[in-house]
Amino acid sequence: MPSNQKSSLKKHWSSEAIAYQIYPMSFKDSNGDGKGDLRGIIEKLDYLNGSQNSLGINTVWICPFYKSPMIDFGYDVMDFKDVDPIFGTIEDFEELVEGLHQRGIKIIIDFVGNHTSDKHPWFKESRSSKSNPKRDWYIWRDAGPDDGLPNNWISVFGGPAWQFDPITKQYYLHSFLSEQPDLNWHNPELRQEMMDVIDFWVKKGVDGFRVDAFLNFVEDKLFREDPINPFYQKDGENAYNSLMHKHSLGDLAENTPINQFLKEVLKKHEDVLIVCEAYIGPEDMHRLHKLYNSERFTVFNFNFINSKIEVGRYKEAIDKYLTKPPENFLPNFVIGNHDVDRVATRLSAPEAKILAFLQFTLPGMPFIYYGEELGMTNTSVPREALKDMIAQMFPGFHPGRDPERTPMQWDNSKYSGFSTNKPWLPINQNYKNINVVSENQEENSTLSLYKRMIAFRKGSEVLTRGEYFPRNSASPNVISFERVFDNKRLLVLANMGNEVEREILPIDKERIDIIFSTNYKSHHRKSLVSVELLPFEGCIIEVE
Ligand code: TEU
Repeated sequence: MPSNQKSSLKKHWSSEAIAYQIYPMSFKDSNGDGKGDLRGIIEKLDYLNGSQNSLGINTVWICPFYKSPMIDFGYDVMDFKDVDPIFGTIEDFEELVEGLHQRGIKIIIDFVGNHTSDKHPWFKESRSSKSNPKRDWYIWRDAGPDDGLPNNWISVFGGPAWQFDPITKQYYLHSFLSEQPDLNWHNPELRQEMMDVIDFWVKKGVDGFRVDAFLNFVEDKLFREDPINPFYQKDGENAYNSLMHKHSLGDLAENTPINQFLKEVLKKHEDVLIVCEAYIGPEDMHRLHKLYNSERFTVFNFNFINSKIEVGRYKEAIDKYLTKPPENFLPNFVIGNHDVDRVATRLSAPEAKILAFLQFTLPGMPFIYYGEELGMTNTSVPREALKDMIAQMFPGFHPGRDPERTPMQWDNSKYSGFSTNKPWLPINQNYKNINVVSENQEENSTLSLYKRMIAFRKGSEVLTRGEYFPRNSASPNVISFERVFDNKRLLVLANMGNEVEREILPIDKERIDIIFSTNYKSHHRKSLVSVELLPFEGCIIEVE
């Protein structure tokens, strides 16, 4: 059995980080306009950490709060260095950072550098004439031969990725909405300006950046056509999937301008963490990690963001990701975000909890999407109340992302304690039971379980720093592994199924100590050398 694994020692704060994603429009409204804001987050700091009843997280990622026309709810930025009046002021942001840091919470913000809003002054200049100095900051092409489009590239949200602009009679590229023109990262002046943006926020105390749409930053310089995807099923699939994005997405391991830029950010700002958003598999994640070779760099691990639990596939994904890791590897596990159905809706409530248990017992940063800790589910939003453009672009096919973005459920008062006025999106009808106040009072609630899991992880060097060793288990429904640090060994068992499972433990001891269980009634029990796991129960056993 491996002894002290010094290689797993990590000193940067990210090695102990437990991150919480806040979608600011939906977290807490402080001024009664029905939309969340920065002062709202300030009001709720004690909920996050630093007081007796806190959740206990130590890192937040706050989604965009920059000046924006809000076509993509903040992912269409008009000014990278200012706060949108909906969310407050730059002074509010400074106060927020101070409050977070006082409570030992690091702050990660979005770096939305692939595109701007079409209302951004840079784009206004760029589109004004072919000779404008900012023309090359965006991607402009002449019309192509047949339908006029420069090539066959498709935008992530469906439809051509090119928009004709009558002013100069050329097309501009937009990987997302046509209101989100792509920036040209080959342009050195643009990169310089973006470095200023990073410096600006680091100066304000920001500890890390989540790089939005990382793979979209750099396209093929020759603008070659994307090949057809032979597996595409026309009905019920986004047209984006009809092509393989060989040329419209950047090459992962290449020394592209964005990779050079991010490496420079890491070098310049010695404590800053970078988290890249890219939907890729374990091998590709490793390639990227190797390229950066830094414990301050990670790529979101979205391998748990699936429609249903397939234990075999999960085991494989975990093992591929964690065994033979690249040097200075900082892993992470994500089970939900503002772009996908909430985990308790995608799966069932007990499945969501056992997945969270894995997040807190595996190595790497867990990311909690606000409300996940309550078991919040998707909200069905009536057609007339839908806000997300995707829902409007694919009526009847894609419900958009509003259902997973509805307001945080704080208590059982009108508007769930989120606002004093009608919120921008409807509150889920289950808020009378699923809310912070009620769940704080129940030992058996999802919130109480999250608090126990977070506290346990924070108190366990083995879980935060230990090596990972996969283990075979008798049942195909049980995921099992060991964590080892400094001659201490923990065995983790997670029953991913809805039947009782018996695990016989290959341990030379008469009795073993179960030091944690997701089952609130039995979180500390002694047992013989076999363990009975209840449906969807996860437990941690002290081996040495
Ligand atoms: O998302 C990028 C991305 O890949 C997503 O578009 C995803 O495929 C899509 O939302 C399907 O549900 C980032 C942000 O997370 C997203 O909210 C933004 O809309 C997008 O970039 C554009 O900035």
